[in-house]
Amino acid sequence: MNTKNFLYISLFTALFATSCKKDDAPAYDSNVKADLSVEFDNVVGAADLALNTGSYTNAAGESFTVTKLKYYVSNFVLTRTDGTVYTVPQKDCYFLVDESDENTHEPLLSIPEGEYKTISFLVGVDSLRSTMDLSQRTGNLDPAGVASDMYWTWNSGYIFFKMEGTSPASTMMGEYMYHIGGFGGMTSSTINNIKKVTLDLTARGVPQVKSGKSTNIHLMVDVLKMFNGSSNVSIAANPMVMFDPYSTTIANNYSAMFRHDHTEN
Ligand SMILES: [Cu+2]
Repeated sequence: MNTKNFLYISLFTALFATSCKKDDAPAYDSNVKADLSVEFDNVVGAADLALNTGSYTNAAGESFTVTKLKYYVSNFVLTRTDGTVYTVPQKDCYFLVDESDENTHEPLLSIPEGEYKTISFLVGVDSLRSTMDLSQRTGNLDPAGVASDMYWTWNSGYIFFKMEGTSPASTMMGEYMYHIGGFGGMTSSTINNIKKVTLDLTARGVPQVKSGKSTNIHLMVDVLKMFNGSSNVSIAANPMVMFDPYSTTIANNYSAMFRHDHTEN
């Protein structure tokens, strides 16, 4: 077709698309709260994560399995497409994603109706909450309950990220374990592994949060990035990392494991 016709058609299509969009956009009431779930879909590279049975290979060429994967996500903040920010009330905002328990994979937030362009959260537990009285650390943060496996009593600190498995490369009876924490508040150490993750939602589907419907932000969490990052982690060199300066390398790597895949509106 000639250029003129092409321009007309393009213009028409653009107008049609715009008007369609306007018609479809629901009216939002920012005084009304609605559900938004955030799905943490754990994968290893291109493969789904299969606990115990899946075998994977890291950038150091070491094969490994994953027998345990747990991490805290907390302090969710969402930015609307108009730039205004909503901070989810902190006390409702601590979640422990446990690969072995499907009920933990989709934390549910209650946020004002609207469209949101970014989501951010901490991987871990903020220092303020970590040092609060036990009465303020219930539910997912209860060291005698859900958090019993994610807590160091000797420094009143949470383990933010825990990954364990087997690998022939390990010199530690064929096993590896990474227990990463550190909120920067200990007197004997200033290790701070609290990581803030911010994800753009515009490229893969802006969530349209509206009461009466459920909206889901589907994130892919690639645990292979824990090994393969700005500094590659070798199981042979570091089969066990806990409260140790090297933990910062692992935390830096895993802070890059989250990406927005799609949104179910
Ligand atoms: Cu999905």
